[in-house]
Amino acid sequence: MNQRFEEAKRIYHNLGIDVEQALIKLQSFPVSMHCWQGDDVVGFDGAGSLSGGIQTTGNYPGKARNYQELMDDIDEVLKLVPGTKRINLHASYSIFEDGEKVDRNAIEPKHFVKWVEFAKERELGIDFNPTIFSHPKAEGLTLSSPDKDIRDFWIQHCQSCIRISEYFANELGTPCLMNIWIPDGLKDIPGDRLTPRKRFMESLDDILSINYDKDKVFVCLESKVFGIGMESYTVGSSEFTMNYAKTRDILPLMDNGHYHPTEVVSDKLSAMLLFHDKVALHVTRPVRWDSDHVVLFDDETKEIAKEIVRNNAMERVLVGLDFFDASINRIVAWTVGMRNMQKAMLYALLLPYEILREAQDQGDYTKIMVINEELKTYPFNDIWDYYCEKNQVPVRDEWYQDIKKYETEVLVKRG
Ligand code: RNT
Ligand code: ZN
Repeated sequence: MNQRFEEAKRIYHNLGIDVEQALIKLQSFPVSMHCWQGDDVVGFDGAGSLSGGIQTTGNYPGKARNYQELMDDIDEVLKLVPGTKRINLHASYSIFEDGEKVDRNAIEPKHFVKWVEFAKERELGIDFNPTIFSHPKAEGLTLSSPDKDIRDFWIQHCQSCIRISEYFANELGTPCLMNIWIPDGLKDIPGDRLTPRKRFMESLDDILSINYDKDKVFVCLESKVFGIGMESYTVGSSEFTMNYAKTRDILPLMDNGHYHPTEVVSDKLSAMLLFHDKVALHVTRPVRWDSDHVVLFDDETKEIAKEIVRNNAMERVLVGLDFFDASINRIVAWTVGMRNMQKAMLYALLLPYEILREAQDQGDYTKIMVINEELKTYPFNDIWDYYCEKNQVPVRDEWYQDIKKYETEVLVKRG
């Protein structure tokens, strides 16, 4: 392995790429792992079925049914993925003791103590999300609802979530990214597009009016283009969220499943970085629609990673994953997505940006194409394998055996 690594290093060095430096940079780049891949976005707070225009399909055996199982499953993934990891929780993953049950507007840090213990033991940061779906009060509009009681309920929920996020940050010594996404929208052509957006704006202003430490809680707002049953109108559209985030000094969040099929987040990132100190991402894989397939080592994932690296934005772009596939082994889904995000970052760290930039400025587009194409078959895998080994995680597909074993010993027994 070392010999292959040394040889690969030499080949990259010929292009002026410092491989060791790339590995150091990758090592500390955090990727936030979404807890909701483990149980098909169900959560622990009694939600019946998934609502909000998002959908899991499939019925692969072994989904986590409670927090112990979910934590066990997360552990299984963590030991198979190299690099720095965080976990991303939804408010619906609150843990209640002894039959206690509080509604979402009244959740408190104490309902997340077990998650903090989990994170501390594994030296993970936690990111957080209000859960504004799969709830009786989310059957229609939520933060943009014409019903003040409903709006207030979700405002309180989001404020509770800010407090919980601050608790995470304090306990773990790393800021918590708190992402607000609402499913609000309409199936058919609206009678009024403006008023729900205005109410959403006012609700958000209310949420943000509480006191919290902005250095500890990074509130962000996720846009969307449509959802199932909300095909014609989305309250929190791209323009809404971008303008809101900019004027209120919070972060925008771009989910690469939330744009029209020929739009790409990789192209948007540089524009956003010119105007925002930090930008959050949900990396996913939309297949024909916002289908939330597992992240692959595909062109767009690589292109997103390239934009993060070449714009010197590894500390400004906060990457989280967002997919949920219930048709395959869920732990494999997680592992593949997490490893691929790390892999894409490594790939991006091994490209000769100075040469590409110079070629572009000189109008030498031929050279750009040649470099981009040739780099695709450079001995990247030897560096990736070395990185995995160094991180003491399985090399190549060795990890699949671990999960198959876990499947037989644990998952299939869940019934
Ligand atoms: C939905 C959004 C949102 C959710 C998660 C569960 O389209 O992408 O981020 O997927 O919050
Ligand atoms: Zn998302």
